Formats: sequence, structure tokens, C-alpha cells
Amino acid sequence: MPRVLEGSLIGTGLRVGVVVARFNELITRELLGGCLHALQRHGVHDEGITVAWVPGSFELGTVAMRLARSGDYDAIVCLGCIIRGATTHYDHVASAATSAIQQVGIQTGVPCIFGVITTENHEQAFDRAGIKLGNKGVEAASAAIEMASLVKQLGSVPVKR
Ligand code: INI
Repeated sequence: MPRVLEGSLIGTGLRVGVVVARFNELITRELLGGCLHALQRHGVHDEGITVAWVPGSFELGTVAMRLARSGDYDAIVCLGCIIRGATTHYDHVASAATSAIQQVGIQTGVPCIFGVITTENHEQAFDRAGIKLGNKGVEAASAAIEMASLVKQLGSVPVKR
């Protein structure tokens, strides 16, 4: 029989840091609401949840890294909304946020979830914040719980190199 490792969706006892960008706040508040609701439904207690607001998605990685390095969290969720405008600013913010968030997980071993919507316009963003196509914050919450649970199981897998 193969050894199969798979995270559960049971959040009881987990500590989760949620970093949320204020830019496009009308949308990111919906992501935050969906995320917190989903964490609670999966059993994560309020005392286990910390929410930190940052100015924009560009700043998500900095605060996520700080929380991850504190050793106080089993997973970090980053929530943001980047909407393409007439300038190239979108591309810079989107690629910087993406790679910073990825680096948090890789460098610290604490799962850091990419709950950032990247769209062409506001309508598409609202669709992904609960109007039509689900809520990215809900998806991010369950990914955080699954990854936190999986990483706990990986504690029993020895590191050799
Ligand atoms: N931040 C976002 O979260 N979404 C955006 O769409 C966005 N745009 O388009 O400019 C944005 N910019 C702000 C950026 O994240 C930083 O907060 C700012 O540049 C200060 O460092």
C-alpha cells in the first residue's frame, strides 16, 4: 500500500493569520468576510485568528512573512484584489505580490495562501468575491486548513538533504 499524505479540512485548534489589502476595499472586505466565515465553519476558533490590514497587495508579502516568522501561526492567508488599469502598474503589483506570497511559504515552511483576485475589470472581481463565481476568500480559507493539516503530517517525514 502506498503511503498517502493528505490534509484534512478540520480546523479545530489551528492558528491562522489573515493579511488583507485595503486597495479595492469594497471587494477585499467581501473576501475577508468569506474567509472568516469559512474558517469558523471549519472549526477554527476566533482566538486562533489574527487579521492584519495592509495598504495594497504589494504589501501583503511583507506582513505575511513577519507573521509566518513569528512561529505563532499554522497558516497565513493573503487576500487582495488587483484590477488591470490603463497602466502597467497592474503587472508590477501582481507579479510582486505573487512571488512574495510564494516565498513566504517556501522560505518559512508555513503555508501561505494566495487569495488574490487578478482581473481585467471590477465586474469580474465582484464575480469572484461572491457574486457569481464563488468567493476567493472561502477557497483560500479551506486551502489554508488543508495545507496546515498536511504540513503537520509532514512533521513525521524526516528531512535528509
Ligand atoms: N494594489 C492592489 O491591491 N490592487 C490594485 O489593483 C492596485 N493598483 O492597481 O494599483 C494596487 N496598488 C497599490 C499597491 O499595492 C501598493 O499598495 C502601493 O504601490 C504602495 O506600495
